[in-house]
Amino acid sequence: EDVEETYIMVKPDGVQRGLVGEMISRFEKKGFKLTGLKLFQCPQELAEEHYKDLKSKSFFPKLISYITSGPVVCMAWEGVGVVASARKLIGATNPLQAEPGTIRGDLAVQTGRNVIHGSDSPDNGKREIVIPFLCNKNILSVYDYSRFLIC
Ligand code: DAT
Ligand code: MG
Repeated sequence: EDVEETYIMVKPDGVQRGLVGEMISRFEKKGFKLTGLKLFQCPQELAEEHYKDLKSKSFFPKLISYITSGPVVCMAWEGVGVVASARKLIGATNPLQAEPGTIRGDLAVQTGRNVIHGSDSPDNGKREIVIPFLCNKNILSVYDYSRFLIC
């Protein structure tokens, strides 16, 4: 298998609930390499770009307002087969269907609050990683998250 890179994002509920370390720890223990990390308040237009494949879905507006509701932790993880392996560590989209032992299976209940994102293909990994890491927009003036270091 190839060395790949995937985009992992701890969603706002995961950050607010203090689960960032727990989630990072699972990827570290598995043996993957952290190659990028950023606390980020995602602007609406970048959230829409990230989830552009879901634009036609009825839940799209709720999804965008959720993902922009607070800081997210954006990460790039590298390793052999990391894209599919990270999806296994994360578990099913609906946390009630996610197996115990997976991140969503252990830490979440609702699909709309499923604490973490992981790319579904190497191409989407490449596409998604650049969204937060190339953004230089200073949003501190828009959101009062001054205790966080953003952008
Ligand atoms: P995943 O995050 O497992 O890759 P996805 O790409 O199909 O799942 O959808 C992206 C996110 O959108 C998902 O994490 C939660 C939300 N979502 C998906 N299906 C949903 C639904 N039926 N109702 C509400 N939110 C949904
Ligand atoms: Mg997806």
